[in-house]
Amino acid sequence: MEIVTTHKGSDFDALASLVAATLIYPDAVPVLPKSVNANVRAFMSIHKDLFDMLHPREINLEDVTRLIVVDAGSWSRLEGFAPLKERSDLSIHIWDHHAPGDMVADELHNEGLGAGVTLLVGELEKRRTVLTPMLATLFLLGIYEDTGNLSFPATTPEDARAVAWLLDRKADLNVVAQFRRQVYGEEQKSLLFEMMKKPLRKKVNGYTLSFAASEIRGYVPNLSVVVNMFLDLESSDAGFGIFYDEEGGKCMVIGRSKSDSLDVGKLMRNLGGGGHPGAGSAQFKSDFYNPDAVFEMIINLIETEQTSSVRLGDIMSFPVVSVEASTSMEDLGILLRQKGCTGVPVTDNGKVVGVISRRDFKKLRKKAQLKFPVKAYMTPSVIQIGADRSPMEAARLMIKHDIGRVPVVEEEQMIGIVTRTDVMRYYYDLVPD
Ligand SMILES: [Mn+2]
Repeated sequence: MEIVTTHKGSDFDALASLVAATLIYPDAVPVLPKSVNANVRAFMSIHKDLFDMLHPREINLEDVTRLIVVDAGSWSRLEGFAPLKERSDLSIHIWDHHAPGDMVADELHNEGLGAGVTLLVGELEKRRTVLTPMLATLFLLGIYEDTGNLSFPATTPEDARAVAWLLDRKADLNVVAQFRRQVYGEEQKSLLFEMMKKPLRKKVNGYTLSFAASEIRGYVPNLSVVVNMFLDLESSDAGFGIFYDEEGGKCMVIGRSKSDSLDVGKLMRNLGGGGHPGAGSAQFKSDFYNPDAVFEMIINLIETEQTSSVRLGDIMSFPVVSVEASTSMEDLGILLRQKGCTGVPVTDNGKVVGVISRRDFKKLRKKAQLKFPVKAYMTPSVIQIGADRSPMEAARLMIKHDIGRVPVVEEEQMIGIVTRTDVMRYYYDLVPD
């Protein structure tokens, strides 16, 4: 008897991989763990009749000759198959996208793809398997879940290609949207209500912040969704929820930020947690519950600017090649040739007053005009940006004015220049922290 199974706490990628594997191994019996996530449970409650799934307990392990494992590669991730670990005559096939686990396979398909089901979809495409729209939809759900709709950094071109192939096979995006919906149930709703009763609002370093504390009992899923809603309702720059579980002796803070320059991931790392610029969390081990103290810590970190992400001052180029407004066009020509630039900012006592480029030489009619000052031919411009602004703000300015370089100023003096390349390099992480 051939069995195909997947990891406990099955998500859509696991379920999709399991179903896809039954098309590759038509004789295999699909075994779905009892523990599946809430979205998968909702999906299965509607599509149950379409899949003949067994639970691990319904399997007589002695009959198993081949174990096909999808979206997993470790014995500990499986439910109910541990006794098979000792069997030496067992054939094991693995289709996975995680780092290899402790299972030893006689046939291993493992690629670092964004979703596990992408690997199986690729195989189905190779075999020219005919898919029903329903199956295409389930496989698409799997890819979207593991890649955050193709937005997570782990997403590969193969994942995107598989999505295109599935859309061609009439995967239904309305169904996908239904089941990808964040689980927001009664528990989350009453928690949000609780938070909205007494939020604390504060302005710190130009940011508007909202805080709320709430007591929880045991594990509450999707707390980050609650904090997200809280922030939406408060329309502040950042929102923080403090959740205290007295029985569990746990206290957790979850933060969300809408501001480019307020990095909550960095803030939470300062509190011993983690996250990314838009969302982060930290957990306190002690039985200490003093929301005010946690608020104070967060406010203090923001006040002392330990949360600011990279500023233009950190990524700009300097010193800047520039000319004084009184410089002659002749000297400018020599400078441009020497430095190999096409254009430079023009300053008057350190203040940016315009830009001048090679093209402006076309405005000259007579040779004598080479003695004229740059001021007469420059494009007057006051587009500049403060050194304390974020790379995102510089990018917006460049797009708005269709320019590739913006002078960076501090106290009205030009201290550097930020170019499109500087901003791109920052976004693609080529600059160390
Ligand atoms: Mn997966």
